[in-house]
Amino acid sequence: MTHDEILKGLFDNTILGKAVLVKELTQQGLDATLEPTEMLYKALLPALQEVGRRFELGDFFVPEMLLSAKAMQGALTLLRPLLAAKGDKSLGKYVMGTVKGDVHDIGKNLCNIMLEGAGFEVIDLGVNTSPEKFVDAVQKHQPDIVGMSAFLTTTMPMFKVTIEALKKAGLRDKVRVMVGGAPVTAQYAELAGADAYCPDASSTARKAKELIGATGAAPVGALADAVKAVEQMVSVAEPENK
Ligand code: B12
Repeated sequence: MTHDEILKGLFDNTILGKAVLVKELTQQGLDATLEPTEMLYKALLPALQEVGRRFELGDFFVPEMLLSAKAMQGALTLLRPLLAAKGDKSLGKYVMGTVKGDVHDIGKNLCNIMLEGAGFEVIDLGVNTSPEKFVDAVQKHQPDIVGMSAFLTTTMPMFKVTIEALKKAGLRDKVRVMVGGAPVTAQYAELAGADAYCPDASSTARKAKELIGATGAAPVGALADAVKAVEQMVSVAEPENK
């Protein structure tokens, strides 16, 4: 199989939610020395965008979205170790979670991979994370940054609610707050009281370093490739039909 055939197979079969095939193709891609970032940004993410488009048109329903997400997650289990350089996680602590009422976690997980690759220790609170759980985690782990992910217009208000809970607990001044997710904008982030918004995983890692004053070191290895790939693929990874 050529690289293009593998990428096309990954795209088509992620849309169809064929998890076993997608994992096999991902392994074939790796065996054929396809870059993990190429598989991610040229096939897997565009496939999810297409699934979202079909859902919006009424051609796909929740079960189809779920199958595609599962297929993508299977591929990510193979790609993750290659995307996140396993090094010293000493740059700072990052508590990350998807907000209450929201179960979308692929975007959050990609951010986690990039943050780990950039040198952060990531404490992942998972999905459907209540403000109380964020507050407890900040108290317990004393992170430098808290990240909140939301993929629904109906759950985005949880940013503000969670930030208010941090204020009430006297913790807001002790952490930087970053927010993101498909429907989120920089303007919305500001209104919610966050310190920063990022549209994708590579800029999240860059911004996180900036927020803690660690702007000097450039990403290396797989992470640098990932950053480059994201920049090249912006037009594919972010179509208007989110
Ligand atoms: C897969 C999927 C699902 C899966 C999620 C599985 C999973 N484990 O995540 C399932 C099937 C469960 C699902 C359910 C629903 N979904 Co859905 N889903 C999607 C889909 C197709 C892909 C989402 C995704 O993972 N994208 C890939 C990632 C990588 O996206 P990304 O935005 O590029 O991510 C980057 C940034 O957002 C940023 N980022 C993300 N998090 C963070 C956090 C921080 C701190 C920072 C700085 C940055 C950051 O970095 C990421 C990486 O580069 C989208 C369509 C779309 N176009 O997004 C719909 C979509 C998000 N879903 C939608 C809807 C409506 C639903 C349901 C309400 C459907 C229903 N009727 O039940 C439910 C809600 C369930 C719930 N309570 O959460 C709508 C949301 C509309 C809206 N604006 O509110 C969308 C947009 C589909 C559509 N076009 O209508 N969904």
